[in-house]
Amino acid sequence: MAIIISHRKDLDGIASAAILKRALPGAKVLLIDYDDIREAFRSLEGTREEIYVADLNIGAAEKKALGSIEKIAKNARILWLDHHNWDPIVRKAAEKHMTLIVNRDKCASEVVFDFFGEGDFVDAKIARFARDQDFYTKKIYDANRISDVIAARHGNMRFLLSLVDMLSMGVFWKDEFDEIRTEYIAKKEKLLLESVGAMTYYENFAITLSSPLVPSGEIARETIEKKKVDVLVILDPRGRISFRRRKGSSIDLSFIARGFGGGGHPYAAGASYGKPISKKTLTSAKEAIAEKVRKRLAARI
Ligand SMILES: [Mn+2]
Repeated sequence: MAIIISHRKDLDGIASAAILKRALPGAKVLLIDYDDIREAFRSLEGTREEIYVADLNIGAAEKKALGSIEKIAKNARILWLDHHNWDPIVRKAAEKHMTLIVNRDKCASEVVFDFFGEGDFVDAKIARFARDQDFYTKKIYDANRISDVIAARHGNMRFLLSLVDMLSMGVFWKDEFDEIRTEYIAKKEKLLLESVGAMTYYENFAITLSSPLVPSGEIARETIEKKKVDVLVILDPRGRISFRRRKGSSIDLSFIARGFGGGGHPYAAGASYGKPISKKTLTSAKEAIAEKVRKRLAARI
């Protein structure tokens, strides 16, 4: 039984797992976030199953997972398909233990599709949906509404795994999702207003606290273009940091995120603050993060 590991946060991760599941129907699926990478690979030490990883990269904060990966690679093959901006040194170390394919012009689902999906129209549709969301085109209504239910149920692992199964069977919506989505949209609008209200503006960037229920892209749309900031930093209560930038900006957000031990894409990146952020600790967190962002912005080429 193969093991599929993919990113749990958005449609690209879920869709990557679905395409892999179509190719490997008996596989076990693990949906994880960056904070889980070390533990996930530690728990797989000693396995003899083939491991397929998608839509995740090993950043500075996850480097310690390389020790477990080295151990796993003694008994098992690892195929890692991704589209993030890998640090060259980490990448070289990882490549000793796995087959690693990274294509930054595609979403992860498309990279997986290139490997497993040829000639399969369901796989092609899954990959197309993921691209529409991951590159913020958001023109496909059915893809938009799946992203809404992923956000609505982001903490519910059983639900996310059932979405992987659903997509892998070529099903793209269920009637019962309508209610989940309606409820979610109302809640999201309210939370979106709150996070816009919690925004602090600095020279050319802004920082706010938000709920994981609100996609970072939506807060960005409400603030970046309207208030003319170049970079938006979105914190969430668990201590995740998301970076978004103004359209057409050349600032490499993955460079800024690396200053926090994170990584990602030039246009969207993430890192961890290392501890939860509450309304009480928000002011000090904002100050500490602003200082670092300022330095990174000044240091970039
Ligand atoms: Mn992705």
